[in-house]
Amino acid sequence: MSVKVAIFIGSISDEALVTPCAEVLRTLGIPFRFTVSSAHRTPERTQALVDELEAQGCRVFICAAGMAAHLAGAVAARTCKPVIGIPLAASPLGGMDALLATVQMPPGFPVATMALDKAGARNAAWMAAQILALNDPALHDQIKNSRAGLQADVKRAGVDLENRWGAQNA
Ligand code: RP5
Repeated sequence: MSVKVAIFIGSISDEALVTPCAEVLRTLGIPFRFTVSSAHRTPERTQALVDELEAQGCRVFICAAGMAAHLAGAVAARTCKPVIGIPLAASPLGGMDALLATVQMPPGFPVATMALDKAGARNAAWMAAQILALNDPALHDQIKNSRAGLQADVKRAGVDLENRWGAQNA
């Protein structure tokens, strides 16, 4: 099946933080390509990858980077497909540098910016899935079913907590 989602990381040192994104996409059965390209160190590679993936039918780009995180913006400059950014905490500034660099795009070139690190990585995959589900009823149902599972987990945890705290909780 052709690649529907691309995940770019700015450095191989980002892999562990972004792996949850790939895992969610894999669970949902969405074909993706997970690769490394840097907006600063390999700008030509980044542009060529965007062009190549777009030509192959890729519909959503997910970009994760730390420090002066220009990757999502650089990809957004190259494609009109939705770009989702994941800022990473990779410097002594704790990710505030990457967050601001990713979210503060000039009008006309948006990057849908997620939370930092692994939580943002997971939601990037869910957001990409929701975008693809606009034209895919089966995927839409799959997302709904996954949410039902998460909701059941919360309810179970609530019952368990109440049972463990018993009367003191009344
Ligand atoms: C960013 O700089 C990368 O996305 C990474 O988070 C950070 C550090 O990169 P390395 O020096 O570890 O390759 O461009």
